Amino acid sequence: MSMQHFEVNYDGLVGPTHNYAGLSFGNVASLANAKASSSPKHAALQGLKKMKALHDMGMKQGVLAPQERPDIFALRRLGFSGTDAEVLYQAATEAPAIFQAVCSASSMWTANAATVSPSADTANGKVHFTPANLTNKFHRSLEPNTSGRILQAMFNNSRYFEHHTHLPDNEHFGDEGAANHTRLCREYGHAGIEVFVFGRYAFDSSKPAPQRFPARQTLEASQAIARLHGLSEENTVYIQQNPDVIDQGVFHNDVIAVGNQNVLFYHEQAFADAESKLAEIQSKFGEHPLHFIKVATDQVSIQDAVSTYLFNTQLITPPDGQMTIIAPTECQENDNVRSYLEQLTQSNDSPIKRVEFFDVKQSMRNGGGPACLRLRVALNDEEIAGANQNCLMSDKLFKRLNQWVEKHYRDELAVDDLRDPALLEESRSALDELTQIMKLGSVYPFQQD
Ligand code: SUG
Repeated sequence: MSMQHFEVNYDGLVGPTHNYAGLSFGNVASLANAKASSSPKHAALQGLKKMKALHDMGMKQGVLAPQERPDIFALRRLGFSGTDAEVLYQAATEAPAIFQAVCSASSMWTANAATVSPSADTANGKVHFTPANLTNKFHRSLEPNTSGRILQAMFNNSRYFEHHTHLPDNEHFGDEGAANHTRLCREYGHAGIEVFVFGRYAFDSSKPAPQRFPARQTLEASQAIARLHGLSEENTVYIQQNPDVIDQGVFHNDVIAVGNQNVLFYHEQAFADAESKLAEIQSKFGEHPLHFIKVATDQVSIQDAVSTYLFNTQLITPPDGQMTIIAPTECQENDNVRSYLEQLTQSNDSPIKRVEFFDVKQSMRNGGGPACLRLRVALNDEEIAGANQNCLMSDKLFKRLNQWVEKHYRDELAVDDLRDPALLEESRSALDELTQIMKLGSVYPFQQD
């Protein structure tokens, strides 16, 4: 029997402390919604609904567990001491900004969990994973160790999977994972072109860079990932993100471009040196047709792209082969973007045939759209069989996780509620139960004492 290949989307399950703390300078939505009250329960249910809908469309869908927050271990490392409740109290009182950072549920945006290279692209024929170090934001820099442990528990078979340590924790190697990485291919099982988009050159300050907002990803980080994963020169392309759009709130490439199979959907201002870089992709891709869908500024402005997340959409290929765009409802509510999408999906020569809208507003308010919420892992059927089956969406798992959310999550959470020691206990008992549901073992620091 011939091998089948799939793209599996592993969506982040929103954690019990989901809140709006305004932690991400350069991310317009995060700053605009700072201190608004949130609903962890709705956020988690919205995410589960999207996962279930893709599963029902015939896609392979996975679930990635959230992290333990508040991160008491980070607070202890920073000198707070005593019982867990004392650590919480001291930090919340004496260092509220640090305290809010260690409470963030930001691991929900699993596009930033890691960079993944499928076996068809790598020198040793294994699927490679490198957790992102996320050094640019303190609250996100707390994620890589646990992300690595969770990924190892999900892809726990050295015959198929190879796991690397995250890059050195330093701005020179700032790495934001799959948010700045896309893969173009004929079919998921064919060797593809891995496109790495970076914001700046770490070791050459004479090169262009954004002036106002940070560039979170460096060229040198992207190159290190390609080396670790055993990618070849012929199947790798590095493109600098246009520094001007970073300065307008495009903090990751996945806010301005998305690829799937032989389609790259992007805004004309997305890349520096776009023409020669797209030509390089084309020549490395070979003879097979490749669609570059360029959206012009007079069709959709950068501001509309940032506020609607038109490019933070998922481009997926369901089993009927009709490429579909999974968009946030913000795209439907903006007249201009909605009509652009209608025109795109109705045009005869567009490879994108359908659009489906999803309400992920709880996540959008922190600058996380449908594409931020998922980590793509292209796998063949043997690799799927070798992965943890309890992390794959099914009717049963959907029901179980909905019950789990209903049981453990709060309806509403204000920033001041984060210091409640009961929230720490609720969060830990929720995660303890989750590791049993998803058979992850003891991946959390509180389980290792
Ligand atoms: O890293 N927001 C996340 C959003 C990540 C979106 N991911 C991708 N584009 N792939 C970030 O900026 C905000 C948290 C707060 O403000 O409370 C935050 O971390």
